[in-house]
Amino acid sequence: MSRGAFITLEGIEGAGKSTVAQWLGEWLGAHGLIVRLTREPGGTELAERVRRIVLERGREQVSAQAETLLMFAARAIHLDNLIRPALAAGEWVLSDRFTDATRAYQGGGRGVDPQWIDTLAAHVHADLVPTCTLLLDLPVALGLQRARARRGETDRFEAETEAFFERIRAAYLSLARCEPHRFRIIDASAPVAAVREQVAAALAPWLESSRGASR
Ligand code: Z5A
Repeated sequence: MSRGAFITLEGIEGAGKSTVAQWLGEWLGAHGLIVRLTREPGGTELAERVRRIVLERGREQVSAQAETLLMFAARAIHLDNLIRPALAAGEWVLSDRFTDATRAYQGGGRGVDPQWIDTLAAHVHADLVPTCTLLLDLPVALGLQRARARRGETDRFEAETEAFFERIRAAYLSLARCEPHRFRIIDASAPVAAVREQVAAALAPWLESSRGASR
């Protein structure tokens, strides 16, 4: 059985994560890997229901603390029902966002205590850290321009200010600096083909070791 890997995609809104995830799933599949494409918040039926609750612009106030707990509630469901079983079966799990999004959005963006986020992460998935995190980095103005060109109704995050997304970008870059062995920073302002090349190069070592394990 080939060894699975847990790849996460991160970045601000409009960075191109969904675009990369779609292509990457096919590219890894063409290399003979079984790939599970998923996202956060969400990924399973129940976690997708939590996603709707956390993204909708309802009348009640949702504090940054409540938002953080909802993210981890969805994550715990996602881990139990999809991520851990898929990894145990030797699959590659490709997740559009994971705990670094909580660190960047709720921590960096909303000012939630980073130690509290780390404590929650330790309780929910002390056993599991992504194999590799691809941080799609680009200027906030470009990300928002791309997202707005495509947008329908705005959710609670999309309605935020440019300053909010600047804090998130800075938080992501700081996380990447703290864990350079796990993060790969991708220049997401480049054209799609160039982004794909960077992603393929970043994942080449893990692809090779997964192949080695199945030989
Ligand atoms: N959130 C949180 O706060 N805390 C958490 O712990 C988690 C999440 C897990 C989820 O919404 C929200 O939840 C998210 C953070 C928060 N909110 N925000 N902002 P989501 O998953 O629906 O939103 P998103 O992650 O920001 O997705 P997005 O806006 O769809 O961005 P994307 O997936 O990175 O981009 P895309 O859809 O691939 O591309 C956007 C457009 O740009 C599209 O028209 C593409 O065709 C185009 N594109 C993509 N790449 C390129 C290149 N290279 N060149 C030119 N054009 C491109």
